Amino acid sequence: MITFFNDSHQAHCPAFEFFRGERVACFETPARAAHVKGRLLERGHILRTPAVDSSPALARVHAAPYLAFLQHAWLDWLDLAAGNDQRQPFPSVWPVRSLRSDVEPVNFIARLGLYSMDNGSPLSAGTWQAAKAGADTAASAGALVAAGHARSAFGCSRPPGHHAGADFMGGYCFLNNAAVAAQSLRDAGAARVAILDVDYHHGNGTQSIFYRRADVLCVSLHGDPLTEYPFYLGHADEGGEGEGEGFNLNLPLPAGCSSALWFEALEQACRRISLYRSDALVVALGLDTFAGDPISTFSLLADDFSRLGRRLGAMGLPTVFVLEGGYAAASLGINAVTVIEGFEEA
Ligand code: SP5
Ligand code: ZN
Repeated sequence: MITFFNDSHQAHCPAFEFFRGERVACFETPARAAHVKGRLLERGHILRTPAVDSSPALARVHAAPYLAFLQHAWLDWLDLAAGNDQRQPFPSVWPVRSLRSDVEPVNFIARLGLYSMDNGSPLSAGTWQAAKAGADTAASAGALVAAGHARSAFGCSRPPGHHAGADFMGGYCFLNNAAVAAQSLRDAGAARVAILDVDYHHGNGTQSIFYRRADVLCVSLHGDPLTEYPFYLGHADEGGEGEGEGFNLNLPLPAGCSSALWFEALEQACRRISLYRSDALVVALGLDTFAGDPISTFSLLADDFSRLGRRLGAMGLPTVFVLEGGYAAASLGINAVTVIEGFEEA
């Protein structure tokens, strides 16, 4: 499968994140994408440098003030205090219920809180450059498939994107790559696009971006938010609003659930997508459903990833894959490429 890959993903390389109040090594690392690249090359897939600028799609799925904040965040952080180039910014205050989020403060940490859903998405010097390059891989894959030059393409995006909403970052995500791919397909003429999110975590950002739209169907299977991140969205009763009513489907699954149950939910997801008669499919390909994932509790194995790929291939739709989570870095390349090759086999 033609894959869009940009080595500048490496520019996003924070030194640590927090877990239970302690600094721990980041789960979301440059090594993840390096393993995917290595496996793709090993298996003879074609890697291309993205040549499509995601800016038009980004402007449609993200709010302009958020994009401006993210683009300048590192320099603003450096301006705040001498020595900040050796420190990482984290939000410490958020505009929760009863506080105002319609006035952007001047204070940098206050702005960071306004534009963040958690303190789990550390910024580093090259975060904007990497996230933008990642969005370009999604836009390039979308453009290739939209033009009919290939039935499928893979945007090997890093950092991931599905927790990022129109105006906030979160869950290691800054720019919503799946939304960029879907919007690119729409802008190139696809009337209806379905997004299937198979990451372990609910794609809250993607859902919220398209929640009031009928032209992009969002379907997600994920760990039940009652116990799993992102906790505050992803329940089964979230069906869309206004024109988007009926165009969002969440299939939460109990933590620790079997692969058999996961594939039953996948069948439901595929049935909904078939009914929608979309012109194209975007797969938010998180691989943290893997049995060996260090932060998740599902138990998919290599054969399951092959079966997933074959089931997606059997949908018969023009398809864009974008990479989301998956933190067993050494297995990530094998697992991602297993899905891709299952798809091609079908
Ligand atoms: C894109 C994506 O998969 N983002 C996931 C964000 C998860 N953020 C919360 C991480 C909490 C880590 N908890 C470790 C539990 C170890 N038992
Ligand atoms: Zn995830």
